[in-house]
Amino acid sequence: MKSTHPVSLRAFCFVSTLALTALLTGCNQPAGDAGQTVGFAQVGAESSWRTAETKSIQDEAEKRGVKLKFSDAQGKQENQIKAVRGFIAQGVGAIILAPVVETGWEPVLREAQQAKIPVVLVDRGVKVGDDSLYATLIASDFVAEGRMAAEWLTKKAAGKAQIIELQGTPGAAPAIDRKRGFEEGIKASPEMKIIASQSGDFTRTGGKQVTEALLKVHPGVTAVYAHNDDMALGAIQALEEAGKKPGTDVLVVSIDGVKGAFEAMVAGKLNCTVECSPLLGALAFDAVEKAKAGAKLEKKTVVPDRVFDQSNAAAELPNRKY
Ligand code: GYE
Repeated sequence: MKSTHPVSLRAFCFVSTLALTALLTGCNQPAGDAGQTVGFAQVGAESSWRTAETKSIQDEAEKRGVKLKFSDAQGKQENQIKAVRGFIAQGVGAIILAPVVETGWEPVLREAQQAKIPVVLVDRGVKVGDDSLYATLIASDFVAEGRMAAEWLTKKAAGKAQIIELQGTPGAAPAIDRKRGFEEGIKASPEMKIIASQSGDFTRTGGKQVTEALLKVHPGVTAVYAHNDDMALGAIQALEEAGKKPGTDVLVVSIDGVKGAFEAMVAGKLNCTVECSPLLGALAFDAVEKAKAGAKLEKKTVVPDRVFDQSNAAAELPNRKY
């Protein structure tokens, strides 16, 4: 059939039909939509720190208009590996991974690399032979945190303490490094002694149960060092139930700087917390954008931490964001 429209009008119709189709199909690029998506493979929700980190990443995705696929691995590496494989299969544009433990990541990271999907590590590091397997790591210096906790405690205890150590999840970077840093920090003081050290899995219940059990064997404890605030809060409960006064009879120090820790310091039950910021959303998405644009990133961005104790907790409490 012969068109009655003049050429310019026909061209206009053609172009606007194209534009409309593109609009309706999301630009009509097969991988386009998924490519704009970011997959976030999270450890779980074991601590208040962790839920604050999840929120920071989700809020930042929303702020930037990025579609986020979220996976909670419930503390299991195999679930995280499955989630990462799922993201690769869906053709996401990038993956943010908070690896539960340090080892065992090479195969799946290689699969992501082969699919040309950059992986940004947040908060915990991995041990891999080839560091081109991830774009960058954004995290605190956990060894330094452990050392700061040790230095604070050594000073407060005048170089003499019988310490119970509550470790984080076995094999997790912050558990390994916070232990090492603390041991380094007390090394020069022969009377600072770790009399027992066990994992409470970074949870409040874990911290409470382990402290309860250890108190029976070591009633002479004078200090508790917990790898995170949640375990310290659990230990405080256990100490109180055993008739001890946490914060006075038994000094309690931990790491993270969550609101609950500040409240416990104000109440005189926790002595010190070393901050470890979970507010990594903005840094993570900056890294995602750069990696997707093919820019070369620093292998590690260290997030700075501060030490808080009962002398400055009350003044700081209203400023806490997590
Ligand atoms: O300290 C702890 C959490 O990986 C730094 O994990 C993080 C740690 C944090 O469960 O509370």
